[in-house]
Amino acid sequence: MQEIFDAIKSVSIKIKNALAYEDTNYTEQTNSTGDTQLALDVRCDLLIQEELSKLSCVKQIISEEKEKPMDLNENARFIVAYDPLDGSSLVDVNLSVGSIFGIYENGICGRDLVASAYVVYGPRVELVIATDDVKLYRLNSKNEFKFIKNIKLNTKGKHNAPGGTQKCWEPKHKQMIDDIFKDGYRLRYSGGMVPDLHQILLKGGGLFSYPATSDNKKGKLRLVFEVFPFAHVFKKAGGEAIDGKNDILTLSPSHPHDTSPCFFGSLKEIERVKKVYE
Ligand code: AFP
Repeated sequence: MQEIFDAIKSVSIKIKNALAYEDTNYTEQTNSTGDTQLALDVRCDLLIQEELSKLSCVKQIISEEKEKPMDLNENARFIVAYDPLDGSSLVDVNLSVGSIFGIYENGICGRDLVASAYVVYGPRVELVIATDDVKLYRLNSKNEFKFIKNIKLNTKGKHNAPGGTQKCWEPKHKQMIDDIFKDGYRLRYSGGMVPDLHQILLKGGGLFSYPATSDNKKGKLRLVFEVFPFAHVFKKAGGEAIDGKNDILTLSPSHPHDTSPCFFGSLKEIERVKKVYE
């Protein structure tokens, strides 16, 4: 497992440099969920593929930018699923983006997830690794990731990140979000799930939501690459992640690119969501 974390550390430095200097043009290609791919999406995907392909402990890799999984070592232990550049539509406006990794054993259901990690490419490059606990690392001037602290959520926060097309929200969801703001929560939504969730984790709590909407009946965010890894981080940090009713990590996708409504937060905020969605 440590080999995989070391591979994530080295490839994130290559991605940081690609983000800083390479062009942000769109390609003619689309990924399997119909998103037009940025040249950077494809580049970051290949950089991660190259790095993980060197590891004998990786059985298979599954990328958000590829239709099919890629088999590497038949008898190896881990499946690594990743979103190479989440929030790529924010690169050309110079907002923070990220990479997300889920490390699975024996399958790609929520219960198969054994560890997760994400990298934030912002003013600084930070890495968060969740195993039995959640650790924050920061890249220093010698290109080393230095341990900063363990991340722990409070039971209640003050930030609210409401995703999804608002005119397509269900009335009960709109009411819930309005009520949360009436209670004094601050709006913190960039359109990049990695920096948005990172802020809630580091600021001790709050709620990130991307519900089912009339234009995205199954939500937008992908279970295997985005939602399961962050659900694991939030749970290990003392929070929760649900699809409105169910614990996200009890879900089983029928396809690697399946999406799901999702709510990540500290306990008090998730309790509130459960009441509205019961
Ligand atoms: P892109 O990778 O296409 O920029 O999408 C980012 C994302 O997957 C996730 O990071 C955001 O939370 C969410 O989509 C933003 O979606 P909206 O644009 O519908 O708010």
